[in-house]
Amino acid sequence: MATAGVQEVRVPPLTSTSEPPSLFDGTTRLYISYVCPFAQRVWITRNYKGLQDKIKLVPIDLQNKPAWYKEKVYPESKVPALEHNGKVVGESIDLIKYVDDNFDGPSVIPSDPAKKEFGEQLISHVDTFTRELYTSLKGDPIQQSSPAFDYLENALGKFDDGPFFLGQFSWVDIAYVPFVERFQLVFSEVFKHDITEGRPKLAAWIEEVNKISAYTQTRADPKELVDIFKKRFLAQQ
Ligand SMILES: N[C@@H](CCC(=O)N[C@@H](CS)C(=O)NCC(=O)O)C(=O)O
Repeated sequence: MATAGVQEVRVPPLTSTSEPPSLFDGTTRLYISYVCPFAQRVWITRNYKGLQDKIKLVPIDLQNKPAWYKEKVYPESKVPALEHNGKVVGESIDLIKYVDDNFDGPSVIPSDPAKKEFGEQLISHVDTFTRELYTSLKGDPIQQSSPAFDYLENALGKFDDGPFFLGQFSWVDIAYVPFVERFQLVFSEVFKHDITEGRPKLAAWIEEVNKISAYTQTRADPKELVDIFKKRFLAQQ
């Protein structure tokens, strides 16, 4: 069995000229893009549960997508999508749960009622969090993003039995980390601002999450991420 510590070789993404895999042949496939934060959530979940041999990664080139992806795999034509048991399931947060419920490995959703409830609260906030950050890029980024990062700092104070949002590593960390990865980088590189300044819990969380190889294996090339942000969200920089 593959373990979380083994570095997986990244195969090249499939493009418009690539043949489809032999779909619905019983293989479980996770369709991702190496730079998509939503897909990254499910990729981390798969790694954390040690499912590298059970769920095959299929990277797609979103800039040059194969037509068969929309036609035969996922009509929404987005990543992530999971091909499993003759059907295709999408939506990253639903997929974290789906993979947790339907596969072996350590659970990413704690059963303790207080942690379960707080976890659901944080998960229901994640789209607001990301919207606030992307919106901040159009104004005064440092000032306008501050409440979003303060929310994390505050939330990290709730449980003291570990450095993660619910104490132990969970789906909450998985849902937030791809976006913190991107915004920490962009704020540092583009705006010369450290998002952990005055936020010691966030600093400790970032340090700890970077010790989890299920996550570090999914990190995108920083230069590629900054380029994507410059092109798509920071046209004026
Ligand atoms: N709400 C979806 C969002 C997924 C999403 O927007 N994925 C983007 C890439 S990051 C995508 O596939 N976009 C279609 C495209 O680029 O063609 C989720 O959480 O899974």
